[in-house]
Amino acid sequence: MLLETLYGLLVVIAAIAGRSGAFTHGMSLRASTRSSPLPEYKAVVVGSGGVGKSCLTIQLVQHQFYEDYDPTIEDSYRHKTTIDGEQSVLDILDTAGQEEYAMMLDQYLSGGDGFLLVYSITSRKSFEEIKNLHKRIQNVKEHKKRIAMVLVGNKCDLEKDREVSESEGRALARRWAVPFYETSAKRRTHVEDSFFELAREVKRLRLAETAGEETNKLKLMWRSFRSWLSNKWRRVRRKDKPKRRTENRLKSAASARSSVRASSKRSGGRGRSAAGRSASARSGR
Ligand SMILES: Nc1nc2c(ncn2[C@@H]2O[C@H](COP(=O)(O)OP(=O)(O)O)[C@@H](O)[C@H]2O)c(=O)[nH]1
Ligand SMILES: [Mg+2]
Repeated sequence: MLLETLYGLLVVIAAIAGRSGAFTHGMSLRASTRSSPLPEYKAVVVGSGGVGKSCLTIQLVQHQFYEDYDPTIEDSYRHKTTIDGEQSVLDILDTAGQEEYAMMLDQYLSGGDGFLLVYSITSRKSFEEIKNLHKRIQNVKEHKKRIAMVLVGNKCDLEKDREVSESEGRALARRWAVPFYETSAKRRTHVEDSFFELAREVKRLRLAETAGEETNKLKLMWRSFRSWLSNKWRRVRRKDKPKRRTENRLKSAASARSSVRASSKRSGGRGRSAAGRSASARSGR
């Protein structure tokens, strides 16, 4: 019985220790990226044609800027980099011409861990379009409470052609509760910041999910431990009951015996005094 209780307690302690370990950096990432020794983030770059998706991606990966990049090229890049002092792999999908390939876009979106939502500050139309893409991502991700996204207003070097103010972009990002950057693929302004922040968002989400899973596991273990304990307790009480019943019976029998003895003592005392009285009467005293 004692050993079993100790075992149960050990199980709960182990679960708690496991939970706190899950919050440590390396462990959670190892858990989420079992196939690769490095943490990996699948980023999908979306936005209307011509906003600078390819230029942003190529600027990040190759430190180059193209004046005329083929708008139909769709490519993916594995970019090994250091984010917050940690070696990581950014797996970037630069989408293109998806208006015609609706089904394919949904497939790409469903495979992504995080999304860089790009519009151009020189195109109001692209700003409106990004709202539709945001809806689409939410649909594909089945309206999950949190989706890793970063809103990006590109071409901020073209101030003279600006159609979307910075405050509009910031307000939209606030509404969606996502980070926001104005970037320039041409000048490499905030390019790394946007992609790295997206990786951080994915990481934060993974950690939150792992923590949620661990808490659920812990809750489950605690519940089963509690029911196991109460069952044990019930069994112990049930075993105890007959013993207590005999004890009670013995006690009541003993008290009955002592009360009989007491009453006989009382009556005996009275008898003796009466006999004494009659004896003294006989002796003439
Ligand atoms: N001035 C300026 N032009 C840019 C910038 N980013 C992209 N472009 C230009 O915009 C055009 C479309 O860029 P691209 O990356 O192909 O757009 P995508 O269709 O979204 O992939 C190209 O001519 C780029 O040179 C930027 O930050 N500043
Ligand atoms: Mg492109």
